[in-house]
Amino acid sequence: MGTTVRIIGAPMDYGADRRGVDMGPSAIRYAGLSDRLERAGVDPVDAGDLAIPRAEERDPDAGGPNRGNAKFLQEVEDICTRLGDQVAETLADGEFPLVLGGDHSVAIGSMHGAARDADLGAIWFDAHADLNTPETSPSGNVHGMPLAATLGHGAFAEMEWATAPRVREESIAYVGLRSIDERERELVRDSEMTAFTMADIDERGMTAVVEDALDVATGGTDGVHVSLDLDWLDPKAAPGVGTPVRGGVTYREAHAALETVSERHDSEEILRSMDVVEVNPILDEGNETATLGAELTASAFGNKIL
Ligand code: EXY
Ligand code: MN
Ligand code: MN
Ligand code: MN
Repeated sequence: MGTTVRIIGAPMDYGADRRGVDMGPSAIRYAGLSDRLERAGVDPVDAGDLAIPRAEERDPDAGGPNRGNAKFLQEVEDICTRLGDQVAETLADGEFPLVLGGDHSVAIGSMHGAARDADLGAIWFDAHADLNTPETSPSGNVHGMPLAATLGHGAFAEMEWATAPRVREESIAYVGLRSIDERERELVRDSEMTAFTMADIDERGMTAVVEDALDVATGGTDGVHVSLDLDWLDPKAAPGVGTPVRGGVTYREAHAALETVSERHDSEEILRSMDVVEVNPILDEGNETATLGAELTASAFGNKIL
């Protein structure tokens, strides 16, 4: 029996400054996600979108000042709790959860659900480290914090959504890192996480780097979460993101990366969950970034040329 991929839309933009990322799920669907997944040999079913109130109707400071510098933290927590339940339910039903963001804070929910009954490794395809906490964040935007939340750093230690110990530092690999705050740099250096920067990709090539990242994320875990932040790509290939960083991954390198994931999955069934985040249709050109998100997701499931 083939894999059923349950598409869960999380049109949330509380975690980012730039409005528009809440339209990501529609844009990725419109870019032919389901057809592309079918061609990749899996069966997509669309569970629709989580109901998420517009940011204008909510209080960014809800939860109180003791929660530090993290805008809409209460809202993000509520939604990620609901999302985590849906992801866990999807896995319990024997289906594969594919979460469409939304800003990157949705990954807190995806991982919260995917790690509920399993030790989870993660590959973080991103320009950024996403390791800030409400105490260290320069922006107050929760989309710069999802890994810190998952690991239970700082103020996140008291929150229900910390997924540690089922997601451990030594099972997390960054691929394509190139924009990091000073505090995050220290944390990554002192942690047991593995970081492959753009320089590693330049030097060794994408396929070799992703093979190593897969070894990290599969070692001692029950499965891998792939978090695909579209700002991982160079802004020339993916202009529709809120926090673009020059010097990113090319179109072809990105496909090679996800194809490498798919090959490992073919032989070892390593994939457990995935999210595709940070697509902002307002900033995009001709739905190019959303299309790339859909294409790369299909590549992760084995969209082979022959
Ligand atoms: N490190 C910066 C911050 O925390 O504000 C920028 C984070 C951007 C996060 C994007 C989604 O990956
Ligand atoms: Mn990110
Ligand atoms: Mn990013
Ligand atoms: Mn928990």
